[in-house]
Amino acid sequence: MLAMDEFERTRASLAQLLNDPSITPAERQAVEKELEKARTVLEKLEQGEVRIAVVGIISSGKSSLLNALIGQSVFKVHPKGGTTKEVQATTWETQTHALPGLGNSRVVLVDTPGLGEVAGEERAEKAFQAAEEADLVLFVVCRDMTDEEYAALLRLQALGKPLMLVFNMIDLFRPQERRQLREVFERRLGDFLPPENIVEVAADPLPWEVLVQKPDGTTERQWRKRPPEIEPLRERLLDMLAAEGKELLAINALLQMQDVSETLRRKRFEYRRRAADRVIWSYTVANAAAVALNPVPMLDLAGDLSLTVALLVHLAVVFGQKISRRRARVLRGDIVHSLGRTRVVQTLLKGSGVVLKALTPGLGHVAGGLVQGLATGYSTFILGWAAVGFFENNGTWGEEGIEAMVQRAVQRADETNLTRELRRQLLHKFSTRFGPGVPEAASTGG
Ligand SMILES: Nc1nc2c(ncn2[C@@H]2O[C@H](COP(=O)(O)OP(=O)(O)OP(=O)(O)O)[C@@H](O)[C@H]2O)c(=O)[nH]1
Ligand SMILES: [Mg+2]
Repeated sequence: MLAMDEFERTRASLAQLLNDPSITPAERQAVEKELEKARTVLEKLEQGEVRIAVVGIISSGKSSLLNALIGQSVFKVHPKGGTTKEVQATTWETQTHALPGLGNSRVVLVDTPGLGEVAGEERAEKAFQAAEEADLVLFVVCRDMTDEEYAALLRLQALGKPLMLVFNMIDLFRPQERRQLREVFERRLGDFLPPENIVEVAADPLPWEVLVQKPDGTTERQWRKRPPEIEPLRERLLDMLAAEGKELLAINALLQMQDVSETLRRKRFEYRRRAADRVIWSYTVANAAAVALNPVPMLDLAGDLSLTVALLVHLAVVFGQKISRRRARVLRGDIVHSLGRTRVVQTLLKGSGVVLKALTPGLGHVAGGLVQGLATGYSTFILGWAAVGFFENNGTWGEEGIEAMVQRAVQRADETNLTRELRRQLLHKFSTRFGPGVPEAASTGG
């Protein structure tokens, strides 16, 4: 079981998640839904709202059970199955439910549509959804479980939150049958339900037939309504709330937070990748075009120094990190050096040179610039994506190391057909500059 201060710790992590300064305003918009959910979870935690949901097969007496707990007919009850069609909630009002240390706490009882209705999958999902939001789940059965009920119970158990089995309608069983059934439940569920979490009740027992003596001495048979037998459940619930109320809240908040932060992490990852993609592509084209149009002896494969350093600084911003120009320059050097060792650019230079010269007869000078531009663009692209790996690893090369990151960037270039797209863009820029002299054919071919 969780320590008492788990509640405080959960609250602190939720607050931290919501105020994470590394989430940029633009990212905040992209993950607004997740943040909203985290806010709701935090609010619920701070208000000390405990939600108890009943789930079970249709007509097992879920609505009756809640009415019996409340002592009033709040939820609609009917012998015919499928009575509860929507998730409904009501506050369980009694002083005794206040959680120790949480003055304003309240307990909310949640009724759900029954499982196992013909064509009722959608309603069943609503019930599971309500269980996901609840802090404690009561699974209601009224006889031995069918396979379907057992499967549903396992699914609820997998949620990882406290669970109780409520054996309802015990008035319909003889004492011995009742004992046998209880043994069956304990045997089947013993692995994940402690015996005290299996309770027996009669939420809405059948009336008694009694013999009434009339004033004239004769007797008459009459039906008498019987009060519900709900004490075992009420007691267990109040015990749990008193002893573990705050823990119940913390467990559920933690579970929900896990979901939220996981989605948040994934969405943020995707968002940053998309942003990085745009940034890298624009620098790739700019750098390639500058070199292609003005081929000069270069410092190295990656072309313009200040442009590529700017790319790295720009990428650091995308990943919510800060990097000095000096550091960016070192990083650039490391990546270009590593890329040089792979010799892919040299191969690319050779191959493209031949292809371009063949396709653009008489335009050798242009082709030379193109080839150099192509290689520069290619290197810029690798530089950018290798740096993405670096920033995603919080500014380290991680366990895989720089070579692996560069290799992955090379792979990305191949997979996205980078050289073909780049050549198309460069030829387009050339044709606008030199007129229609460069044949379209040059833009095709690998
Ligand atoms: N004999 C007996 N009947 C009960 C008991 N509890 C509920 N019932 C009856 O079972 C029938 C169904 O009860 P509901 O409370 O509507 O059952 P539910 O699980 O909410 O049903 P759905 O909302 O349709 O899924 C009603 O006729 C109730 O009177 C009980 O403890 N003993
Ligand atoms: Mg109902």
